[in-house]
Amino acid sequence: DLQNELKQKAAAAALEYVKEGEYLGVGTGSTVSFFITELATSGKRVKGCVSSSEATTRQLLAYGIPVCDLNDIVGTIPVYVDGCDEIDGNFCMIKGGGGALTREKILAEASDMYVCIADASKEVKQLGKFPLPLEVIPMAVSSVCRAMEELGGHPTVRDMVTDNGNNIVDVHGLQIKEPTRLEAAINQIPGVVTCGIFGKRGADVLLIGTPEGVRTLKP
Ligand code: DER
Repeated sequence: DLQNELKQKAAAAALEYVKEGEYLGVGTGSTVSFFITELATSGKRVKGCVSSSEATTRQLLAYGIPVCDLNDIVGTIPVYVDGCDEIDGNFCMIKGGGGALTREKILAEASDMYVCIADASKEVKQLGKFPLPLEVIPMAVSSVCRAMEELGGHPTVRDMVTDNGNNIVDVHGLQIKEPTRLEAAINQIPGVVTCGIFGKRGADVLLIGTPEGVRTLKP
């Protein structure tokens, strides 16, 4: 359908940022899945991919693309390609819709350039319409939910376990006026492993698939 076509356009445009013979960080989600297929069929050779989830690893290996561990890499990863659930005018994002936010945030932090690929529906004026995902240590789910209610949110517990064996709490109804401040505050709550606000470390390049082509935006 149209949204998938737009995701595919953005994914194909990300190929030009891939450096041959270098390491590449790869995120999670349907837009990234299109990117992996484009990478595989492009014949571009990377030194190795660092993956953000079991699902991404499976797709990379199925194409015969080498996968390596972040700990095997000395220094930073030149490029990280990933999607988002929402992105605002300052390139702050909400991520975690795919449940891989912890490893995505680790890879984003370890990368020099985060290339975000998305369709136009992800662009928002203010973050928060998409429920904010948090990765939470199982024993702390109730206490984190209470803390989020005190912040005015309406938390729900996702029926899944992450690749790290934790739970995901999705917080509905937050008015996120200052993403980086809220990210820091939520990071303080005991039991929160990762907050799905990517504010301190947002995207560096945004590729938006549109019916007319791909829009490239930089902060
Ligand atoms: O989980 C994430 O943060 C992913 O980037 C994901 O939510 C983006 O989803 P999509 O590419 O399937 O729209």
